[in-house]
Amino acid sequence: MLRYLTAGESHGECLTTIVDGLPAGLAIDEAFINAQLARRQSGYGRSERQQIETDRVHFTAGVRNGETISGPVSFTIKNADFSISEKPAITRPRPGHADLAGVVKYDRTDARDILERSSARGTASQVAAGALAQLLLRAFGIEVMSYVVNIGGISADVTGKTSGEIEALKAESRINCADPMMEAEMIGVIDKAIEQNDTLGGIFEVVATGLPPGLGSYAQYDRRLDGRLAQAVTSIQAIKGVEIGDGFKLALAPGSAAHDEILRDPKRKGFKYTRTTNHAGGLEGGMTNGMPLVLRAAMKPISTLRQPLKSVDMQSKKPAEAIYERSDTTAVPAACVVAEAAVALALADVFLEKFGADAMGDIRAAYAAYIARISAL
Ligand code: EPS
Repeated sequence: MLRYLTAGESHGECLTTIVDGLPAGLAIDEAFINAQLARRQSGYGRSERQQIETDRVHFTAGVRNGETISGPVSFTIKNADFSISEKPAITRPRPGHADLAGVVKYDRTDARDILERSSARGTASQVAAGALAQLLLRAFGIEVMSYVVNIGGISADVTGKTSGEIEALKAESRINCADPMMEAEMIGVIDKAIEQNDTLGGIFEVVATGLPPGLGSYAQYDRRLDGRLAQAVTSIQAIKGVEIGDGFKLALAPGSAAHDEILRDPKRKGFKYTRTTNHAGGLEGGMTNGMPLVLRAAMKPISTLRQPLKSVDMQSKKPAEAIYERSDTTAVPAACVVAEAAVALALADVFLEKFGADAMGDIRAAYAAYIARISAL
């Protein structure tokens, strides 16, 4: 239903995005989209590149008088650091980056041709596309949020905190973290990594609330929402692992402790069936089950290191140090925001599959009819 294509290089003129499949009549809140772009640029431990850029979306099609009108939506985001043709050639690939496999695959001698497109700069497009999906979901009371739970081995604890409390704590945070005490320690390890010319990875969580049960399907492998979410999140640069709900911990627990027992609460508004636990992270059989969706992802440390790792100069074929120009020390707080967008796009896709995708009014009617039916169960 909902798909998007992006084009653009890290130091090219601009990033270009086409989002196809949004219903007509969706109100476009440009301030929200730009705020999401600013969140992606923020976070302690990022490089000077983020001081050069002020990402803003510029709509070029599909939007009129502040709402979608039926055609594909397209937009650009300008690169202030537009310097692609002046950049020197790169022949010493970085371990952990796309450089080596990219020059081999595409028959290039300059790894610049690879890194310009493989760079996480492209995630700006994804965040703006995801913000459009978030606007659609919000119209139906579905919110997608994210927060950091680990940087460089230091863990935060958000157990027992409501999503409102998490949002309030995050608003004060420099690293998208909802545990002020552990945030101070995380900033400490980031400072140490800066001093030691190193980089850090981490873990973050994405949570979606307000989801009706029955989004996604078990009927075909490519309609299963867990698979679609895993694809969406693992395709983000530097993400090496995803788990849904208790994920890997579930493999170690007996069945009696691993599943979420079903109860019916007649006083509940809407769908009356609920659970006391959420080990499944809101997904069963490839579908939402009415509980919040909880997903966790692991990000490896940024692979551009100020103290370069060993590599080979592909021109001389001799051992050499990998290229270093500029790099984030950590981008885990930013990756959170990108994953939020990726999850929102996957959720908006299954939402439109279930309730129709042409016009907001028709979708509202279909959604209301579904909620009325399942509320009586
Ligand atoms: C990024 C822009 C890039 C990098 C970083 C993320 O800018 P530049 O290459 O000019 O320094 O800071 O890219 C990567 C992490 C990567 O792996 O390529 C951004 O806007 O997020």
